Amino acid sequence: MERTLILLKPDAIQKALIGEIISRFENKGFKIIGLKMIKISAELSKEHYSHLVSKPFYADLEKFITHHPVVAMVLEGNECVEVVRAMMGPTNSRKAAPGTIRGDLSLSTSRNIIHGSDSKETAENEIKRFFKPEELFEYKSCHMDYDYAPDE
Ligand code: IDP
Ligand code: MG
Repeated sequence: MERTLILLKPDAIQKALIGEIISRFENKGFKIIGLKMIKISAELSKEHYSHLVSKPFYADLEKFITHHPVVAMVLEGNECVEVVRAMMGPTNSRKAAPGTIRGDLSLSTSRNIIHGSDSKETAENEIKRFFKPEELFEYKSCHMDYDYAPDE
């Protein structure tokens, strides 16, 4: 079953939106198999945002993401990488459609509430970056009967 890494960024926590966002994923039918609050080091930020370290906004991004706690989460579910990205909306929250997490909860590009892995390959690497194997849990969820419906 496909997995993806989610980070609820410091702005989500400061705006008391953790429950709101987790509820969206639970209601959609995703299974939470890992969940913790952490502080990201500068080293981990540079690794996680390696595609952005040369950008002019990187210094601000690193300060923002390392100076405050974030909630890290692994979700499991059918095509969850793509479905979560659709639920998030695009990077610029002002361009994100109403109904998406960024579209409903932010007006910002830099403070855009949430990170979600952008491909299955990225997700595998990001999950290993943030979670030890023993921090991920297998259990039967009440959504499972629907996950494995015959039309899938
Ligand atoms: P994504 O989070 O939608 O996958 P990425 O391009 O991977 O977008 O960028 C990672 C994060 O870096 C964004 O979510 C945002 O917080 C920040 N960021 C990206 N582009 C900009 C920008 O043009 N200005 C300010 N911050 C940006
Ligand atoms: Mg990205």
